[in-house]
Amino acid sequence: MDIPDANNGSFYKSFSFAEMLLVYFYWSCRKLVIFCLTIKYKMSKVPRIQLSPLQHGSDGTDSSYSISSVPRAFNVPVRSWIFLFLLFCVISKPAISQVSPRSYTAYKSLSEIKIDGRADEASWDNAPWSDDFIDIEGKKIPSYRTRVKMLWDSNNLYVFAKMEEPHVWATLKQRDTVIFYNNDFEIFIDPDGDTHHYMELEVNAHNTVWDLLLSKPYRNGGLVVDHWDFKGLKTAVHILGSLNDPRDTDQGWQVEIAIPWESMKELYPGAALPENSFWRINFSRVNWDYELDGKRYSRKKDAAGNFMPEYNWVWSPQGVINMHEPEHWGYVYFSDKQGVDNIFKIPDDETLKWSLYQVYREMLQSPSRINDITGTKTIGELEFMGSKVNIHFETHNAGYNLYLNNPFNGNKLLIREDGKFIKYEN
Ligand SMILES: [Ca+2]
Ligand SMILES: [Ca+2]
Ligand SMILES: [Ca+2]
Repeated sequence: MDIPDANNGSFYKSFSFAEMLLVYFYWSCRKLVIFCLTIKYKMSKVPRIQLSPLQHGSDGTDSSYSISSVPRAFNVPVRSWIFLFLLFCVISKPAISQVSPRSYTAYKSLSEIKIDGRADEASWDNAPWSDDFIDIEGKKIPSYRTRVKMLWDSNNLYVFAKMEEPHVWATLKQRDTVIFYNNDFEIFIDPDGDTHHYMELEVNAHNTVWDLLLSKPYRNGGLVVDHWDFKGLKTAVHILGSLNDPRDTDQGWQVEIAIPWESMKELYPGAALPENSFWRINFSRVNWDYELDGKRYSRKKDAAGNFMPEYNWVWSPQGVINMHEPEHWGYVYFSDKQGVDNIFKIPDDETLKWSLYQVYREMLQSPSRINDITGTKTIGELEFMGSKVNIHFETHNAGYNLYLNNPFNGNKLLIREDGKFIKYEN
């Protein structure tokens, strides 16, 4: 097929009136999408990022990237079916903007919590349910409902999870094995929110636990310490139905957990209770399609004998199928009040931090784009609450830093090359 030359005067003659009408319709829709997204940014306070070109390809082409969710302009294609396809893409494309992580206010427990898998205590009655879990990418509603509650006192962080499940089953009984090969409930905790040195807990319906410590996320080459334990941990499971019995249909299962603050103190600078402050926490539930071998449940396999992929249902959506991007985890605020409305508001520093991590993840995916940068360079800017915020990239002997300054409080927010977040208070 001959491709019309856009510089040739016959180019436009190759389109029918209907095709030109489609072009007009496309551009009209595009303007509408851009308008709506702009309004959304202004309303949501989520910064809008524009990055400068970092370098140019050897052929002179611009190899910069953009994180803006506004669809990019493109050259007019040559046939109307392409226009139709692009029109479909523009209309159906979801916004890539950073979604605000979820938050929860945990109140102090009024009474002793007995770890038995049941939320019979009056304190649990007064604790609000979290939002329902959502599929890990934040798009789909899970097949079965999951919710959690949290409480705290001077000794422990308490978590209660309720999971709908028509077939409660579990096989693993050895501590510190890979519990997510069964259906499980998981907790991820990063006390200081630097994305390094965080804890993970998994428990199945046998009440078998895998607790571990990670030095960094896997994307940064983190080490996994399975032999680390939550010292003094208490967990209990209550089955709403029967365990490992395929003859009936179950309602689900519940997990009640007490994690001693003492077991986490080395991971929290100052080692004080997080009273009236927040930690970064997320919850996940791994669920598998099952098959039966006689009476025995197991993960379902496809025709080729491979395990079917699992479902990952989470509290705060990750945006990707990866729990190990701690910057997406939720905010749990530990209030010293009881039974009052949620007064916690996510600080502006955190909002700016999301955008900085968005840029950081892009850099990890395209490392060649920053290879030639030396010294310090301003690589882009944010539009945040009516102010421009420059994003800086600086190199040093041991790698690079990415940083910005909050124009409202002067704090410097920095991500090291290995992903660790550091805040320098003004
Ligand atoms: Ca209980
Ligand atoms: Ca940490
Ligand atoms: Ca362990």
